[in-house]
Amino acid sequence: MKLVIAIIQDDDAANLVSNLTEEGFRVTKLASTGGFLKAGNTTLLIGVEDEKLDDLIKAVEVVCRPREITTSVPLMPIVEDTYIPYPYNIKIGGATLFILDVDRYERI
Ligand code: 2BA
Repeated sequence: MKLVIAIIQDDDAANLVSNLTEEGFRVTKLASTGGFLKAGNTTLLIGVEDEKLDDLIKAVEVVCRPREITTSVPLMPIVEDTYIPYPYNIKIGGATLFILDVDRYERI
């Protein structure tokens, strides 16, 4: 069994959770915040049997799309009096997945 930790954009969360649930996956949805943008995103915890892992990844690919946004978050540390906000574009990934082996899974 694997535990998939999926960090996705808030805009994709409702669709992905409902698709996964319909497909029989069990999902826990957490509100999270990206360290760089300091903006909300969504983290899903999904316990999945090894043979269903590829189906899960496909389901994420169908819903989660990369998006480009404009931000003024500084790329370098701010030194007092020297920071001038400068808008630039970054591409936020459709999803960031961490896939971990599960030693033991119990539902009580
Ligand atoms: P954030 O940390 O808010 O990052 C949002 C987007 O900002 C990133 O998209 C990336 O395009 C950019 N970015 C992040 N750190 C940067 C840096 N030091 N310099 C320049 N640009 C930077 P993604 O890479 O698709 O990440 C989306 C969200 O996924 C992240 O939100 C974070 O919450 C999570 N994430 C991504 N990689 C992670 C990792 N290795 N560990 C933990 N969380 C991660």
